Amino acid sequence: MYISKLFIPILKNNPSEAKIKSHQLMLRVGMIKQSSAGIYSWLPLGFKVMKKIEQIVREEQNKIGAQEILMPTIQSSEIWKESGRYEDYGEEMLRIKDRQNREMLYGPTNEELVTDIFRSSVKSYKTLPQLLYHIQWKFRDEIRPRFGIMRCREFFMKDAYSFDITDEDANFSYNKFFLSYLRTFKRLDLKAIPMAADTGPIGGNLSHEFIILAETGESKIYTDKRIFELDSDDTELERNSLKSLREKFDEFYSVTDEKFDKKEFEKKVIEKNRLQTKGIEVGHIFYFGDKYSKPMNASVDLPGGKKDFVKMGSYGIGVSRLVGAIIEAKYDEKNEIMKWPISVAPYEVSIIPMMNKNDTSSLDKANNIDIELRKSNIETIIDDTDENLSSKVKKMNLIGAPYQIIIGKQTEGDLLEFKEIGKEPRKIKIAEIIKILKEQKAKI
Ligand code: P5A
Repeated sequence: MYISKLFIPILKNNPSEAKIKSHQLMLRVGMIKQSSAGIYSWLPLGFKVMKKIEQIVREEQNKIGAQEILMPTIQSSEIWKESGRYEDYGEEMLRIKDRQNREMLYGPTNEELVTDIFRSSVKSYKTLPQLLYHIQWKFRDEIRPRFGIMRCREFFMKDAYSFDITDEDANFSYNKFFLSYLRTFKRLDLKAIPMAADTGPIGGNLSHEFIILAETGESKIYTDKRIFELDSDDTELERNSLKSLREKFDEFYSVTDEKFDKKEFEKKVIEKNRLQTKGIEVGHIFYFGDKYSKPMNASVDLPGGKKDFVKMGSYGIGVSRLVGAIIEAKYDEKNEIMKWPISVAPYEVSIIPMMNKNDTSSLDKANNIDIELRKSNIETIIDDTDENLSSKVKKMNLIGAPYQIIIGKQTEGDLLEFKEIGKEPRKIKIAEIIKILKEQKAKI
């Protein structure tokens, strides 16, 4: 694709209203545009990245056996009155009246709606467990929306819900999501750490937030540094293996500030392993037993003829927030270089020809390279403008395709100037470039 034909409204300088680097970059390269306080339109570049993140999240949900559904954004107040949360939720809930004067709301989360779906069709323990998820817009009338799409009012969330009959089974479901979250964030090239957290308006007594470290994050965290070395590598989707994985992580002190206890921290973590810093919450999982199923009467028949309320959990990932979180983790603000992980990059290779008046040979070469790369399903962007080479490179450094091919004076015959963004260029043939990219993509 020629950059001149794309809708990428780039700004010359950093916008002054943006206080953190992800917000700056997103406005600077036209990924989003604010439409009103805390509400954004997603422009092509931002939307492309968000859709790729969404797809990775979806694949990892499917891998643990969760089934995708789609619930509406507008909900009836009735079910929230049944659960008792209609009043409790407070001013964060956007309440609406329809033309029949019925009380409706823009969903901030979906525990009630999914419980209503479940109770209307599942009657027997035989169909359990059920893991359902959807990826849908949410609205929370945050008192202080800030940092662009990091804390906004309308945001895109993956929310999943589990239904089981015993606490033990419900724990198994919880652990499946625990694993799928570790795998999801790894594919996004993020190190997200699970931390014991408060449950807030969702409720329950077991909860982990998944947090990535960032100075600009809004969550204060206290951890044992050694937790960063853990991985989910060979965990199988099986009860004991998942239990061990949870235990392996839970063994290390790792909490957000609501759960922080100075004495406990100092007792459990020796000084050199203590880490007290800030982070961004990219996911949050909850177990709350029958908090919703009981008041909403969602029960199933048990083997002996008795009935019981199902045990539920809910599991959220901030899909739109992740776009900002990845930028916070990967953007070198000082040198103005963004390198998207290849798994979510809006383009994989930028082709930057040096243009000379009346001489189209560089652009012709760029077009030929583009054809070759696209044959191998590599996503490209060509800078076909008349700008000089250095301003083109600067622009592409902000757009952040992880690889660049520069066609300039240095280009001789078959050898192309190829570089991984931020690193030294090397001269290699197109076939080798394709090989490198295929290898990188295969790792996703
Ligand atoms: C879990 C799924 C829930 O809502 N109910 C369904 C539970 N959890 S949560 O922690 O409140 O939100 C889940 C994730 O959504 C992102 N998020 C936000 N992103 C942008 N702007 C906001 N205002 C916002 N609020 C929540 C976070 O990533 C959070 O972990």
